[in-house]
Amino acid sequence: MKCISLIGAPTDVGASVRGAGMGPDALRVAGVAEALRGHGYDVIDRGNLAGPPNPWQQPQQGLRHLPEVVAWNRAVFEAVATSLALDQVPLLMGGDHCLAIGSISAVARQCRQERKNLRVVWLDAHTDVNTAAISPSGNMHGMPVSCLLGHGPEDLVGWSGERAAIVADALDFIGIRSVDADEKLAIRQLGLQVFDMRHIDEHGMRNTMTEVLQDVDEDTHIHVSFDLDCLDPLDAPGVGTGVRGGPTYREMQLCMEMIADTGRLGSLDVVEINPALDVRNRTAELAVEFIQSLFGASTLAR
Ligand code: B3U
Ligand code: MN
Ligand code: MN
Repeated sequence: MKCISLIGAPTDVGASVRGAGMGPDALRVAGVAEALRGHGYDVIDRGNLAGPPNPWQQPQQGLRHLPEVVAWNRAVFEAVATSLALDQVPLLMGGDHCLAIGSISAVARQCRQERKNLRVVWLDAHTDVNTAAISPSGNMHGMPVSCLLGHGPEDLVGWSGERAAIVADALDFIGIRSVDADEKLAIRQLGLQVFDMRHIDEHGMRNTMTEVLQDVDEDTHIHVSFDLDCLDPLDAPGVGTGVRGGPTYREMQLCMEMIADTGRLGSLDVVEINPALDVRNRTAELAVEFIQSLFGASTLAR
């Protein structure tokens, strides 16, 4: 069993609602390391990365806090790359979702070196495929997917060794229910696979995940980018941009279990937990439950 390394990135520079910077400690307080150790994993907590404070400014040329977003993502990129080089499973504890740029760029680079097929499962209420030109907010946590597909500001693309860290086909969105008008156009132009809530309502989580995971084989590396606002805010109130109508607790458990069953989970982001808006750390505790399932805790075989 691989060792899991916890990497804290305590920042909310990509958001306009403050508080996601407290996410790493909320996960620690909820017992993420102890829970995974309880399932037989070696867990190393690498502590928190350092980066610039949130300058709390208005967007410039459509982007809020670009230099700070670059600095935090650089730190994340290095830490995730180091963990992968040591053959560990990096678990990035955000922080807001802009940090997936650094995390997935490092994963993509490692997969290219090892000739593995990278598959990214993006669990989110939002598609995060805005750009400076179309974002209604300028918040960079709404743009990581564009950056990873090679359509971001120059400072944030190409880190994996290719302009696009991932291709559209390598990415599946699950739980989507809030897409901005111009994002819809981008989704069509880029040919992205979006399993929105309507798809889950009509086909169920089981069929949805069967479709998502159908061509996973032994050379596949699955990266899960888990934005806690994917869940219904009734279950997970501690998020900055909650949208009602998310998957149920049972549906999300099944999603995690089906990913675990592939045995191909190689890296994970857990982002957008906002303890300032939470109720008694409920959202971080919920995240720890789902993380355990993702690492195979609910299989009877274990
Ligand atoms: N699409 C909106 C809202 C949003 C995206 N991601 C989050 N919120 N967390 C935007 O600002 O880009
Ligand atoms: Mn997101
Ligand atoms: Mn989201």
